[in-house]
Amino acid sequence: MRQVAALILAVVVVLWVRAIGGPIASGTAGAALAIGFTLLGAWIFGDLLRRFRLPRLSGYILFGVLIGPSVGDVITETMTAQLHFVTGIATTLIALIAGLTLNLERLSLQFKAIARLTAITLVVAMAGIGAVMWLAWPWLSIAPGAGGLERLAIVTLLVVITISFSPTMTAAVTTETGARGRLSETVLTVVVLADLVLLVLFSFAMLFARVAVGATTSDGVSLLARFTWEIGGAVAFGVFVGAMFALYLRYVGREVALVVIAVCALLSQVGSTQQFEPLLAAVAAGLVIENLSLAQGETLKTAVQGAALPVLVIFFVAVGTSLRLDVLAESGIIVIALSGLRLLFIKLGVAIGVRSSGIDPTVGSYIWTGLVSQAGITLGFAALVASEFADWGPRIQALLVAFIAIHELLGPLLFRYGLFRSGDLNAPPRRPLVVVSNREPYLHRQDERGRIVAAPATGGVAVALDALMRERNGVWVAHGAGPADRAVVDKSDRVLVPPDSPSYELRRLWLEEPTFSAYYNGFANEGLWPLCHLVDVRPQFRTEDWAAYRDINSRFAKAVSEEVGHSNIPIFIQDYHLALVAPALRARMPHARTALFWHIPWPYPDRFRICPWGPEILTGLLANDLLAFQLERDRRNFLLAVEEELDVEVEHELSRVRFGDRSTTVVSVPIGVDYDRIQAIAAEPSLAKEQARLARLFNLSAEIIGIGVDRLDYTKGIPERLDALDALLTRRPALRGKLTFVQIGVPSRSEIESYAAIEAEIGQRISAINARHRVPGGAPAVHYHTKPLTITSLVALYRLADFCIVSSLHDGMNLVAKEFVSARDDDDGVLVLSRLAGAAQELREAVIINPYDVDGFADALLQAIDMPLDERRARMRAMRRIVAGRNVFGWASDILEGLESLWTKPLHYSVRRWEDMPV
Ligand code: GDG
Repeated sequence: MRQVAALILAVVVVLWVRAIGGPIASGTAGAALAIGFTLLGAWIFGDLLRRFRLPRLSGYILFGVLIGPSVGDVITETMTAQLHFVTGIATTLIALIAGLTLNLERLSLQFKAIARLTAITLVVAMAGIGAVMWLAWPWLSIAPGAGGLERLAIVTLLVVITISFSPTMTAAVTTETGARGRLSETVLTVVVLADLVLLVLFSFAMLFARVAVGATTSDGVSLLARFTWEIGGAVAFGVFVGAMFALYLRYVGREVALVVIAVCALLSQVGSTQQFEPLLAAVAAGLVIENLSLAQGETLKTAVQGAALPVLVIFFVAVGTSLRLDVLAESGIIVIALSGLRLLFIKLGVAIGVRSSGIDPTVGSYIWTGLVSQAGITLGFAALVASEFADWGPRIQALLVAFIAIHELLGPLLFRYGLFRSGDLNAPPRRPLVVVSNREPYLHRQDERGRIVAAPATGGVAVALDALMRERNGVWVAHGAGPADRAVVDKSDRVLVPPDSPSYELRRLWLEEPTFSAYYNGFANEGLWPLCHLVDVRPQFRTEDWAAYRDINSRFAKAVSEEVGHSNIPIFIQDYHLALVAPALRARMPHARTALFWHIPWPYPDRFRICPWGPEILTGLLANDLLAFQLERDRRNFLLAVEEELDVEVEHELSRVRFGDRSTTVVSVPIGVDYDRIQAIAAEPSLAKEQARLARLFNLSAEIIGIGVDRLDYTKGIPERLDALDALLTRRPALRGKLTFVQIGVPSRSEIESYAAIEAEIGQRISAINARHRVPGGAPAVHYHTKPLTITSLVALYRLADFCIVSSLHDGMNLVAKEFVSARDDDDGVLVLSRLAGAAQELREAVIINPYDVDGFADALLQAIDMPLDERRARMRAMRRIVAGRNVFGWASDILEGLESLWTKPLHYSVRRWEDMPV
């Protein structure tokens, strides 16, 4: 409504200005009015069409058709001319974007296949349409009397012009719709390659025609020189401008949006004055920028966002104003028949080409939709023919003008349909994210009354990924471990979760014994877990465990490929259980997009060398597009390991490992917690009740409460913390009976000997401490609770505590530390944190301890207990800022956006966001 009001206002102002100032013929005022009016009107038309699920850009074109011949000149005398002033820049801008889209490195694997497809499509389409034209010659009424060589020359010219494509329209459609993926990339490459070939063929066809009609006396050498100047000069000029722009981005990088426009203006102006092909020059410039200055993606992204949208809108309107529907009406049936035949032969050529080049048929079957549009190049060819061959040239031009009208209207619609069907458009994606993890987010079991209930997995990551999946409606592939899991799945082993508001699918995998144990307990938890944690537990590597690990990883990959199909949905793999999913997946789907997050530390090379299948694990991980670790240290250790074990090339500046014909980006992205959710739970009025309940349950009568929350794992340093508590109570006996330490220790992996041993050891130590420091009538020194708590109880407990101990001997991150901080919106409580936990890198305001130094640890506990309120507050506030600033959604989106940007370049993000931009 506001837009309509703005448009009416604009029209009134324009009419008023005209009334008082006379006709606005040209010049700045005229151009400004034309452009302003066009932007508003086109936007409204685009919006209108979008409501009917039609492309916005068709709305822009239709608006152009409307204002062109009929109402345009009410606004300014030469509306069309004003708009065309902008389209020169628009065409080069779009060509520049096309160049920026073509990442040679990413295309290198497919380049041969696409070139083959292009060649076959051209041959089939040209031969087909050529034969038809030859046979239907008398009805074409171009030069009915022409025979022999002359007829052959005219037909050759006509064929080249008729088949030519429009890189401008193709790039504009992908840009305007924000499409990205294999179809848009393949079509753009085909169109650019095909037009390069057609440019060459056209020049030869012109030469041939001149000779055939006896219209030239100039020698072949000078024609060839002109041709080389046009093509070679354009490319050289584009490369030069591109290199300059890349340098500018790298070393200056200011006001980039303006510079983008300036570069485009330069390319189009110099192009036309020097007789270069501006389009070719702009594509070359884009290619150079894309492939020379990768690191400046962000800057470019913002720049194109700022510069391109209005230019594109005006471009489409100008296209509309130049549509010659009147000519189309005159030549009618012949043009429509020829257009149908062109489409038929292109489709046939593409079908043969796809089959013989090995391009994925799901993408291949829509390539033809992107080869319908025609615009500038076709028109340019026709105009050249008309100006040189006065006898029949104008008739070719008239025919082609009508032809282009059809294809300008039809092309964007068809291509958008193809992009939609192939999954290149974001809306509405069916499965926008696939998460793969060993553990499932919900386990089904029967309650006491025999009803099936779903229990959510505990643990920060499962909860956070669940929240992410609720938003993205994807599919989560995991091991079905709940006792009633089979009872609720459909015949494809899927169940909709979460039970309260079903929004994504959980695909369950049934993993049978003894293979499951060999994979999970054996290779993952007895092998990789102790390998990656610097603790005195010897990693166990058994051949049969390795075989099971490989087998189960490839079963995960199979399930993932069944879920993903041929789409290019990103796949987010979790952790060390699934290091070999990516290679197995890639064998099935070479174009899969995968990121893996390694939640635990990565050891230094000497330790990693212990693993007998180290190179296989490394190779497996390098089959991912993106590999993310918690800390910089882990990332560095990984790079050292691959450099040592494999024949790789590490590009440190880009954080990329090249291995064989692929490359993997390796980053560190520390995980966070769901800060807002914990805040919300902390703010619930019922929390006080829960705290009272816990105080009763745990018999918490002591003045000072400490807590520890862990899976019972030997890496968490629980015996060491008990030793420190023991030392504390020995050193300051006055604390006996006044201090209780609550240890939540949920048993995990109990089938493994080292875990059973640590459980037993902890139980014994707690009994010993409680006996040693018992005070008659006083609170026990340690309260031990081994049952899992709900998240609400956990938050209540965090807020009950005066201090929280995290004393890991080695830990990837440790979420408990961050959860404790998130829960303390009272800014109170002291975090005692091991320097060997990843979290210590961020939470520097914690009281940092070394769990191996019992006395130092006890000192730190004293410091925590005696810490003045002011200091507690200051430290907690500082830590809360850090935890709030990097929550788990930031972590996930950093990884997923990282993955996306590897695929398409950040440029496309910005383009996609235009859809949501208010005018
Ligand atoms: C690995 C890495 C990295 C514990 N008891 C209960 C409960 N928990 C939740 C905690 C926390 C999670 O379990 C434990 O997370 P950690 O980070 O401490 O450790 P790991 O399980 O070893 O996880 C680790 C992590 O992956 C993430 O990348 O930080 O370094 O080893 O969220 O709250 N949750 C509930 N009841 C309990 O009784 N609800």
